[in-house]
Amino acid sequence: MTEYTPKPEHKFTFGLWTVGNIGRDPFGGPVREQKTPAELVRLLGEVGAYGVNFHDNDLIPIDATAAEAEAIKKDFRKALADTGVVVPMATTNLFSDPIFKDGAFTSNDPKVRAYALQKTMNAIDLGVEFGAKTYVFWGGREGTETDSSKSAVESIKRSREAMNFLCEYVLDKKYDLKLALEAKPNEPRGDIYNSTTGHMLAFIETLDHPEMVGVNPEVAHEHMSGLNFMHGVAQAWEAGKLFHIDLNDQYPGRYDQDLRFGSRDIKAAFYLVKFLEDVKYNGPRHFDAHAYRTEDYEGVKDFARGCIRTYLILKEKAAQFNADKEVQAVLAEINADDGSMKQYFGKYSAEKASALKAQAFDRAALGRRGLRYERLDQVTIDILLGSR
Ligand code: GLT
Ligand code: MN
Ligand code: MN
Repeated sequence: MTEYTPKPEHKFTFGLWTVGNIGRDPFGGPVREQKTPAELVRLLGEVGAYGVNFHDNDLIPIDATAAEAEAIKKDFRKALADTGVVVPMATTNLFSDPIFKDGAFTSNDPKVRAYALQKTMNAIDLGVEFGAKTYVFWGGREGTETDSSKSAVESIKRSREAMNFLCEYVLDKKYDLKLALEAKPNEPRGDIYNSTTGHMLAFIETLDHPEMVGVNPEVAHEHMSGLNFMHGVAQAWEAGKLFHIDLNDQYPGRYDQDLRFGSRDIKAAFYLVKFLEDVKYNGPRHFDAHAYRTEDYEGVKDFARGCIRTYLILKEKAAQFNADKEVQAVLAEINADDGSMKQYFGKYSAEKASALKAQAFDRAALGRRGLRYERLDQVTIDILLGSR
């Protein structure tokens, strides 16, 4: 029986805000006491996590004095050294403070936009100080409730200007840092700009330094819109833009649930893990989720261990799927190729086009062919349910 023990090479990470979530929701206050960043690092060490990520204000409260900031950093650094937990990613909180109620980089107020840039530069410095190699941008407040309030075109232009400025800042400081944009369709705003990973991929190509910027897709955020998450991840991967990933789970059409990874849609989680493992994605596997509000800190550890365990089980299932003789046979049959069409593919030429136009096809026979996907899917289900 496999142990499902996390190893450093799996790169399982958690944000301070995930295991540090105190269970506040719109209808009720905290149910768990606040732990310090250092305490949370120790908790992560206990469950076998490789890394910890943070927003500037998860680590240093927004109004902390310089002396308080130094004391917190010292404790945090010690906890990292004691546990061996590393900091692969950092990000900025551009959504909690009232100043950001109408957005940060897309605010109509130039003072708010300038403050957002200042706060982000400081937060980048803080992340780099702790070794972060990826910097995430989640524009939770970059949107509207009423489109009478802001220009959607101007907002995209403002977002571009901010990203261009911050790329130059990273270059100017000679930081070894990649930027990763995280999309979400709504919540906390009624609607958020650049609402899916696909929107982000298109936006990135319009930047001055597209090579520095990729995406950080999150399961829940794409599932909220009813999208196939793995397809978005695959598109990002194929474009060389999968810089980071946020793993959790989510029922479509609901508020952002941030459920334990794989706890809702096992099949979608399976295809995702299989994809990441098949292509040998070697970035962090960041669990951006939190424990149910019913839990104490023992339950938070159950939650964190559960995310890791489910990933490793699914990784094992993916290897089983790939090695399955019947799966291989069906896939070979589906992908059979006698080479006769090769002449028509690839680069266009006028000769190819006229030869292809003259080619006869047995359309009825091709349309009659059964593809055995029912069987293939049932084998997948059997593997997932452990009966194979
Ligand atoms: C927030 C959000 C996440 C983002 C985090 C990074 S913060 O919890 O719901 O999806 O990844 O800003
Ligand atoms: Mn996220
Ligand atoms: Mn989320």
